[in-house]
Amino acid sequence: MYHNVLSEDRKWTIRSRVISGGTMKDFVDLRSDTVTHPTPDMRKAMAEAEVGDDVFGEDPTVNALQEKVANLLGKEAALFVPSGTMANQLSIKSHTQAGDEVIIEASSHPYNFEGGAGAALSGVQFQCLKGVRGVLEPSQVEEAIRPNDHHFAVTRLVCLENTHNRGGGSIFPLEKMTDIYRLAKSRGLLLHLDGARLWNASVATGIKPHEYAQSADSVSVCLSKGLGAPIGSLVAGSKPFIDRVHRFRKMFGGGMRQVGIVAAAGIHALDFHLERLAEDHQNARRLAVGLKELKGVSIDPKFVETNIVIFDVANSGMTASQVAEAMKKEGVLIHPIGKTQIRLVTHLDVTSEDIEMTLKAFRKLLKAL
Ligand code: TLP
Repeated sequence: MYHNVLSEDRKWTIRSRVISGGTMKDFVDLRSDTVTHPTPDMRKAMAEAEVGDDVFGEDPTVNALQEKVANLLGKEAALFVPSGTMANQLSIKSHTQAGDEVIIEASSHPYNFEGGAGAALSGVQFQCLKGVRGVLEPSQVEEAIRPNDHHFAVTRLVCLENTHNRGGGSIFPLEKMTDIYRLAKSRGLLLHLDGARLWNASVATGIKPHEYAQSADSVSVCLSKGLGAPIGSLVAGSKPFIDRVHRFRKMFGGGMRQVGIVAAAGIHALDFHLERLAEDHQNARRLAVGLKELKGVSIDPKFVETNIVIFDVANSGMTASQVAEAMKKEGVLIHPIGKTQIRLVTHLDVTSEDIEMTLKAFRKLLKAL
């Protein structure tokens, strides 16, 4: 059960306060679901958290969170890490050795938005396959597996992303994931799932996180996106795998001390903010349907499956950056992700009134058809 976080928080602050024209202003912030503020109840849970030194494994709140997430994902163990990027990169590092090849979708997060870490920290090369809104076909993966020949890199790992960020929050269908996992197993490969927003996929489909996780050797999940915690991600997998991840977390400097104070926010988020993701999905759909009515906007609302809305403004005569600048003047922050592409993300701090206000601002700018 979730309580109505939004109406409680309204009395407090849920706006992003950023500098605009030299002064601090409040905005409806649709740039990402990473911008959420911890709620008063979450802050209380953090303040009251029992803590210990987690590098010694002695933080009871971290241990409780790890156990909770391992159970949710149906895995033997889970490890708390500072970020989704570290969760993915520790997984890649733990599954591979330098010179190995990782099959991954071309617009995926680990390949595009993690600072080249796969090459720098694990010495792997990526073979990128073009998916449809981030979703790969099992046959594509099969064709990409290198033959056992000394000329080639050793194909070791397949990485999938669910939901897929640049795919527009698209859901990787469970059957396809299962087919790819079966293929990976039959060819001796490992599979890592970037599940930063697996919670969104689960709430949208009713498929439990552990059902998705069954088709992966390792899963990374984030607490600091739709779930609204300020910090934190976890990697889940078998005990020997997590032991390896733990060693590399130390090596990468990701071991934290009395971090139960942060883990408590994650536990609170899982207890109270999971089911409400459905509201974010509804708000995203409303945005997509409203945007479709506007001149110069290209979007198909049927592809908006969760909390991410990606659309094109090529026919508006404006660039994405110009649209973003104009929307900022109207009190709305949005994220240009290409010359004419814009991404909007709904989250805990965005109400249905904010969506109507955003659409009104877009209408003013782009004029209805
Ligand atoms: N994504 C962020 C940006 O980095 C683009 C965002 O605003 O969406 N996997 C996926 C699928 C992600 O979307 C992200 C963050 C991460 C991993 C990395 O998480 P963090 O930011 O915690 O390192």
